[in-house]
Amino acid sequence: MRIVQLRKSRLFKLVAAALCIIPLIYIVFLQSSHEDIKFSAFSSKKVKTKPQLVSELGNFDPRNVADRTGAGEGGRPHILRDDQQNDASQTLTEFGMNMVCSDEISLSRSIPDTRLAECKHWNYPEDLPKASVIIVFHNEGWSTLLRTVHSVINRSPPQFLEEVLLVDDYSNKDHLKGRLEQYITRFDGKVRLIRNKEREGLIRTRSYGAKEARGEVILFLDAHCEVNVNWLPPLLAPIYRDKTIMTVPVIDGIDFKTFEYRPVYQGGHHYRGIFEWGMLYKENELSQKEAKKREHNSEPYKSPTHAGGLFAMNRDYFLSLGAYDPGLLVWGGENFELSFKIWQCGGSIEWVPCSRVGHVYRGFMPYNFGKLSQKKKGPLVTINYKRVIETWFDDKFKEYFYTREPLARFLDKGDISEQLALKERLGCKSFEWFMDNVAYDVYDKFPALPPNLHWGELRNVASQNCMDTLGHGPPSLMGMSHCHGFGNNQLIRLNAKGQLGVGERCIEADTQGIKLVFCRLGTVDGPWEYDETSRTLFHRVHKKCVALHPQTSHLSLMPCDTVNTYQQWTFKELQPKY
Ligand code: UD2
Ligand code: MN
Repeated sequence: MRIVQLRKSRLFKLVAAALCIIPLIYIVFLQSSHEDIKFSAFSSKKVKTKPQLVSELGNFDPRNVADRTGAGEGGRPHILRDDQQNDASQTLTEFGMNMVCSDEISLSRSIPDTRLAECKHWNYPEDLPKASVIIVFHNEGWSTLLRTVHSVINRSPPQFLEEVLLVDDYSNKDHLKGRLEQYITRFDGKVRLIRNKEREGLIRTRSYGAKEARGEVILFLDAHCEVNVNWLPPLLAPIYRDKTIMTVPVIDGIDFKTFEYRPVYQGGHHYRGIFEWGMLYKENELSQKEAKKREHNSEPYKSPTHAGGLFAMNRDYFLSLGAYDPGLLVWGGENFELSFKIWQCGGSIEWVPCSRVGHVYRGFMPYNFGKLSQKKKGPLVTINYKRVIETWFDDKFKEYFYTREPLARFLDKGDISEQLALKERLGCKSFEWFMDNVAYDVYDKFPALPPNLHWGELRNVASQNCMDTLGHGPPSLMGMSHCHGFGNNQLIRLNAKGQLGVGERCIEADTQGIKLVFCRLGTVDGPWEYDETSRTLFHRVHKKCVALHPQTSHLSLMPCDTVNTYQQWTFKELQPKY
């Protein structure tokens, strides 16, 4: 009897235990499978402390910062002597920045704390994940690269810095060879250097860096940055809360000639990363609606995209998204690819006002795209954009891109089947969802584009020359030159609402003549009408026609004279020979 009873109660306990465990197993299974697929926010297993605003100095804010004097200290501009100018301009051509100036500034110089005052008073969790700071570089200057490294070492709590991982994208400058290996030994293994065996471009090099990194979080920086006071904990805290958040510091400017460090954004204003329909990166002021979602003005806020260079992510999450599309080459568009992928597939992007990082914006790009560009026919960056939009846009939005960039239709985007399969596998949402819920403010500045009625070169019947921006920026007078197929300076579009565009700019008229101007933000309308019979280009407001002056080649509005061939124009679509 007793044995039976015992057995019964044991059985009961077993059944009861099983009943408890099965749902538990199920929940754990659900969670882990979810984690594998989507890294959903509920993957966190323990309750985690949130950052807290306190009245005293925040827990990771530096207690006493020593005053320093010397060239460029305090982020002040460093002005060279006259006899150094020759060398300086030589380095400007070679590196896109004044290396003579940079070389005279300490690698550990001080810079102004550009954060909002409130940022000094945040306490962050003590058990944040560790980061690998990944710096990819190709033929960068010595002191700018190492100032980036020193600033990271100097201004990061060591317990959160797994390593600084330098990834050399096949540089061929002497100073980046053995001397660099030798130099980093002083960091006792905290700084690691790996090298590509051939030129891969920054996009693939970053994916390689992410694979090689040892930290739980990967954090990318360009090779000419200076991180600011207590920059790291605020970037890690949101990722600690939710592994599917990408965090982005606010970028300050470092002058490429004087190395002056200064904020790009004016006092307390917040911006979000957006884009125009030709896929140029843009920014928009944070709306009240978004700003109010936070309790404090220095807290992170959501952003549709980011400039590309500086950001942090959970490493496994980055890799689970397939890293960057390996079909993207060298430079450009990867910021959109990753942003769209994150948002559409269940993650999010936050800009973090309390994390500031200075970046040297160069005057121009000092390197070429090497052999990689020869593999492709046509402009490489536009091919990248095409890959990205063909993968992530819905048809309606693809049309906006091709309207703004008509030649992109003729480019070979390569094979995107892997990207489409990933999108399918991750169950990603549509671009329409992204536009409605995340990037809705893009329309404020860049409304949906009406189709082009005409596009191509705009040739004058009398002179047989073409209208041309002559490479000038806005505002400037439009000129005329020999028709040369398709340089972008001659590719003119007239849309169904009367706007004449060249690239991201517009063509308008005033008393001085026909001008290249900044398009009025938030509108796609214009005053122009093209009449295919008379071949005149008519201005609806001034009620005049575009005329070419026979002698001076000056362009202006004149009373319409439909038989005058100097007022006759033809649009000619040309198929580029890629
Ligand atoms: C911006 C981004 C940059 C990248 C790029 C678009 C910021 C501040 N910068 O251009 O990070 O997203 O847009 O792709 O947001 N590099 C290589 N291999 C190459 C070319 C460059 O390793 O073939 C390195 C280069 O040394 C630098 C980094 O990649 O460390 C970014 O290049 P950049 O500084 O010329 O790009 P930038 O700032 O004009
Ligand atoms: Mn850069």
